[in-house]
Amino acid sequence: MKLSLRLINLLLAFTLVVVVITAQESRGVDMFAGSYGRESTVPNGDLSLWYRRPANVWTEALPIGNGRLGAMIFGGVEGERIQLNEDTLWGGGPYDPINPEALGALPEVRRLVFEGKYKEAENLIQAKMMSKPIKQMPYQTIGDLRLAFAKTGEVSNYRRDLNLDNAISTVTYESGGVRFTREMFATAADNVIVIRLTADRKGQISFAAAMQSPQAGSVNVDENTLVFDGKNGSFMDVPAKLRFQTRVQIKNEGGEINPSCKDEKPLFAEYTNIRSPKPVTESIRRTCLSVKNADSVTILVSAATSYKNFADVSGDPAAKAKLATDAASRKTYDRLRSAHIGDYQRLFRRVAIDLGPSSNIPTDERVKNFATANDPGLAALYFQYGRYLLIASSRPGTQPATLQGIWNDAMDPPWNSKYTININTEMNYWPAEPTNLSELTEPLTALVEDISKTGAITARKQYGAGGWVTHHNTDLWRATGPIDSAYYGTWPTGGAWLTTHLWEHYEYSRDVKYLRRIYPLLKGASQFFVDFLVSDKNGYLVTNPSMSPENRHQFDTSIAPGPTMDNQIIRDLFANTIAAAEALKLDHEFAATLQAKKAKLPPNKIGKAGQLQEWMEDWDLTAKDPRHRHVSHLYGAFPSWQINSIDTPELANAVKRTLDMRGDDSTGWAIGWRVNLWARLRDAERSYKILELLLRPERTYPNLFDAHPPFQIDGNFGGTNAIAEMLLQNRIKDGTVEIYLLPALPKKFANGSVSGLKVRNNITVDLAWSDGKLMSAKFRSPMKTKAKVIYDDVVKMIDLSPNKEYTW
Ligand code: FUC
Repeated sequence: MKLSLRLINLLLAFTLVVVVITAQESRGVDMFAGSYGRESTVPNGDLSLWYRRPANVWTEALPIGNGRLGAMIFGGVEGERIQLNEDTLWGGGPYDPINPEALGALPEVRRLVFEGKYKEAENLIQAKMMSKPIKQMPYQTIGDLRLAFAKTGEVSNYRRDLNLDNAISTVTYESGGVRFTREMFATAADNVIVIRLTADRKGQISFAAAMQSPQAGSVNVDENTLVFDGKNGSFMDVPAKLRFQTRVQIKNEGGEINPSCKDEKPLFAEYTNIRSPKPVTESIRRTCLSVKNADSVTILVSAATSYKNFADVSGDPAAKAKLATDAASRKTYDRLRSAHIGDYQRLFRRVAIDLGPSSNIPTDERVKNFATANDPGLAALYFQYGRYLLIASSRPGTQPATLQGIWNDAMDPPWNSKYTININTEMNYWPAEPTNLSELTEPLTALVEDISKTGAITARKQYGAGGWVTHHNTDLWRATGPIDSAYYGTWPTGGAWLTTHLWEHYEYSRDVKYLRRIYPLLKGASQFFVDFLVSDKNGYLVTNPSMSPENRHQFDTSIAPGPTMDNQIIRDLFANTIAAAEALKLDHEFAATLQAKKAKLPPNKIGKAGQLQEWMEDWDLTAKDPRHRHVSHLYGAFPSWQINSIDTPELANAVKRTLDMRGDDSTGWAIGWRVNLWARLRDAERSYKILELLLRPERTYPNLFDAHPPFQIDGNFGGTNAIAEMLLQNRIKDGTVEIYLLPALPKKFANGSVSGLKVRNNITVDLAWSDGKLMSAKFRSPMKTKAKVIYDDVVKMIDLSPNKEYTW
């Protein structure tokens, strides 16, 4: 019923758009800028990002992706730029970053740390313990597809949009009395990017297509296909070992296609990204396909690299890329389109959300107005955009979402667009379970499987320890050593944090087969700390060397023993491993060891300002940057439940004090973390106020990408999860799932509903509220389970059995 109403609405909206467009008057136009037409209308209610002019810069372009292939669409009228990514095209090749001097330096480093000579310890780590090379490999672009359209006169009624409900981006405009439409999507069903060019009169489509890339390579024409054969870039002296192929197959209906074209400017526009300004080579410049007077055209784009896994680059990119376009080209456009929509909506439509009214203006203007307008619909759009971005950048069998998801136009992007695991990669996956996209965590599990292998070598060679370890970053090649500098990289707890996501996936799914798969990973991560933890002078078991990411304490370094965050993460890791061993009836002795060690971890402490101490010593007031963006030690309050207002109210107050001291405003992901923390601490209005800081132009680009700045996607995912966290929270307490309804509902979201959110034990929850009060709550689970449901001061135990819905 809901679905068909939505369809009718869509049809009505579409008819309205056509009518309004026909009634518009024409206007003049620049090539890449300007506003085309006075009144573009909302294309699809609350679920579209839309604009009245093409993108000038990358952070205005619209992202599409199928988990493996990504594209940024600029939507130019005379020149279309489609910037492409394939998720295994990174710099370098398999490499071994272990520093053979590290293990020898460890005892001295530990001695210096325990003697309080932290700066000396940092210097020694820098000299002897850092990875070689000292940086990891970057994620890289495969280049652009460029289209140059024939000039047709003045342009009017221009609109471009990204419809989150079907994951299709559309560009449409009128010129010379003809309405042109471009539909573009990246389909996981057929493993290609599809571009469909149509016009409302026959014989109107004429354009030239070419490829350009900052990567080394050459383009050839194979009948109606442009074929780019390339090689990735080397980085930090790690030789480039990947080959790749990108194919652009052009199928015209009517008209003709020729393997030549003039040197048209829009085909070879300069790279806007100055970090990778390689000139277009002449051979590329001369290789084009041009289409004249077609009725419609379908363009299929595929790409593949020779990457098989982190140690094997012997794949055949040409065969893989050709397989995809060959198979897709045997299908009609309509079939590709409906398969794409079916595949995408299976994931996306699990959750519907309504937070109140939506403003009817272009998306970038909504961001500018958010703090002053009554537009809670923008928060709902931002929430669904985060789900869209995860579906587009992380599918089973693909690489996990990087610092930029899968969208990157550079050879050496900010922070190499890799996996920073001292907050960023974790934040990417915060919304996966609660917003009902559980299977999209599969790439993260696969990555942890990989780093448990490379990290076992690092554990042994770097620290003489068993199990496995990863520091604050990893990359396509699964490097696990300390990088960047001793100040940033001396943090052995990154892999442990990632394992909490695996455990959480088990708690949400209760999939015992999955638990068997991940148990060795949890055990290995725990084993490392069993071997690595050392006793300090007070008898606590602490990490040494380590640091509280990336904060400088009074001794002018980050290096410290047993920082609070480490203790919290290791406490969770040990608890999860013990619970997993119990569930699988395995390893009693090992579990007992972990239990004993866990009891000796330093406790959370409250310092003299009433704050939660970031370090074992009360250094918070003398730290060099009192408003530092990282709030590492608040891990205990979010995402972990170790500190919360119900069981540990004093510590929860200390967390609040710390948050006050740090301040609400920061960079993208750091704001995202603060919104989640205040929601978990049940301060709805504070949480909302910080959400407003995220949803402003300084922190949200016109295409709704999060600004770190520059673009970093973690803030999008953090923001998405924060909105879920305002509406619903859950944890396992004493073996039972506790579900908190509307725990931090801000006044601005006073009327609304959400359906399809998930809590642990595979329970799906629908909520509706009005005037800030819960109206109804529905629960269902495919398994037999109990739950404790809490709304304000009402507590109910409910019994769920398969396929029966419980209504509050
Ligand atoms: C962490 C942060 C930086 C940035 C980088 C990718 O190191 O401190 O701000 O987000 O990750």
